[in-house]
Amino acid sequence: MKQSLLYPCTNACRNFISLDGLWKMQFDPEGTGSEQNWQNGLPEPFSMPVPASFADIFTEKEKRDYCGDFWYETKFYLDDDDSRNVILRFGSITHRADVYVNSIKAGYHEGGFTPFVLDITGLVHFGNKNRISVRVNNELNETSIPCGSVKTHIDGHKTAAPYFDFFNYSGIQRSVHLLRVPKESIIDYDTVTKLEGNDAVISYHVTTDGDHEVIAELFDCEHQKVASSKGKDGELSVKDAHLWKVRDAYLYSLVLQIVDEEGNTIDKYPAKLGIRTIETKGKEILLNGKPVYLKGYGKHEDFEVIGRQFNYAVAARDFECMKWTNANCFRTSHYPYAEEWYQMADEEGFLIIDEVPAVGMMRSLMNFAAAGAGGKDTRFFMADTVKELQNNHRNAIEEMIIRDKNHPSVIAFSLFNEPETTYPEAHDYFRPLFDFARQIDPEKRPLTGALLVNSTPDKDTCASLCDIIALNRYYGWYIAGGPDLPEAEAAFRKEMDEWAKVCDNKPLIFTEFGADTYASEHKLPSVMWAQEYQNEYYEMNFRVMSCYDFVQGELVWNFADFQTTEGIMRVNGNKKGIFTRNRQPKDAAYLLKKRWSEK
Ligand code: BDP
Repeated sequence: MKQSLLYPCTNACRNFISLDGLWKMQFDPEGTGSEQNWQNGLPEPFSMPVPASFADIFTEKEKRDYCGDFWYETKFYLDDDDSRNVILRFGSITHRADVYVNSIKAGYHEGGFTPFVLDITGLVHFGNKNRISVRVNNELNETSIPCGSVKTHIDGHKTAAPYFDFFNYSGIQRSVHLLRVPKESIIDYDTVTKLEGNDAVISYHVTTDGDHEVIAELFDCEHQKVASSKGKDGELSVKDAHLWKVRDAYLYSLVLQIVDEEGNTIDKYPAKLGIRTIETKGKEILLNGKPVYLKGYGKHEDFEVIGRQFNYAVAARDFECMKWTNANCFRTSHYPYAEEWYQMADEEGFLIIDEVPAVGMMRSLMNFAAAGAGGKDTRFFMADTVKELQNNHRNAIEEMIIRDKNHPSVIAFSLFNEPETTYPEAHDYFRPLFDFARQIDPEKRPLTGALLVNSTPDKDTCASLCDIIALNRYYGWYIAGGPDLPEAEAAFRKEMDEWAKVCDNKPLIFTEFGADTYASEHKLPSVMWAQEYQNEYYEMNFRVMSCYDFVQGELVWNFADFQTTEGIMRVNGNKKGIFTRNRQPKDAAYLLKKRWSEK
């Protein structure tokens, strides 16, 4: 069967068991686990929760910062029903994994933020116990997405040297499912909505791995059938369609079935569907044909102890905090998040800019400071590694779009964060990736990418690829902070005047702007790092932005304080949060709440 990234579900045709729980784990610093056949059983394992980022569970520094190969192992019992295929699904393993089932290699996956599935029907013992072993590697290099390198220390141990500003959390960070799906099954589907007055026409396409007939049915919230159609391709016409709107979500249920000649159901997949359109026109972003201004945050999947693991309570708190500040949007900086985030955003009517993990595309261990604010470029896109990097980047885009394309919340895809874009090779690198994303997204959503400080209109080569121009800017922080705030404002206005010449027919949004702020610091008059300064910083930035009509959105950096690698630029992490790491508001949260209630 072909690979299917559909989210697991249970009904009369298909089901799953969760393999989440306490697994066994062992570090393999010498990289000799395979030679020693660790796939037959780990010699000296310890217990490790799955899913979780392993780092913050440990009390020893070498373990928290471990970089290299490491192994996981679990056992599960499988009943003797062999009428359906057995599919092993990992929500994500960071950054790459070799998977063995009962000692036999089942597959490999590169890329730490998207799911992958392996058909293990031929490898399992029905009516018996089975073992899954996984060799994981969390090293960064210049062909991996995200980019970085590895530092080997004087005593031989290795640590990650990311070219980006967040901790290199890794491991089996998302849920593991064992799916049972029919021999002939639904692999994927997509829909595209057209609005005609009060009505909607939804064209759909369903991929299966067989030849039987497909039926598509659409139900409203009261479980009333509002449309149906036969065929793998078809149209669903909805009279007086209830639209999915910002912070006012309405979700229909789309039920897809494969049926045999007698009308018996072979496979069934139920999904949520929001009827909405998204496009850019002139300087505006249009949702259902009406302009929408993006208000919200760049985020991270990041929390105490669990690292990047998804947790419903933390996510629910995040949505509550975002709603409390009257936000309507967030960017999944700097990688696709767990699928549950998108399901919750669909329900909440939140808009998502979905970002591929293309971050750290410049050769620097302090990209946010050394290369970023310094404005030097490192000729990153001229290296020999670029072909392989581009290939991994393309795969990451493909997996993100396949996985996320059916969420009404996803209004744009971001294909990069702060690469060097100041020379033609960068454009040559990105152009085919933008073409590819445009080709594979059935909805042809707007594409964007977050531009670094030195990607100014006179030097940048990639804004022309974007439907929405997106800027990360730190006037008043990395550039002219504290007493120099008036200079920052002048420089910011000067740059915006230049963008005004380019943006006569394109919307521009801010994907990052922010100031590190220590939650316990207050100072009158203000100093940098104190809460008073964070407010003054934002007031200045908003003053400038409101002068330019092509500015169509403001996503502040960051929703909450988050963990980074150690260094003199970071106080146990990045403190640009509007909320603390445990989700309590800093003063700036009240400023945003007021501003966004009026915008
Ligand atoms: C930008 C990066 C982001 C950093 C931020 C910062 O896109 O990942 O965390 O700056 O310095 O360069 O806070």
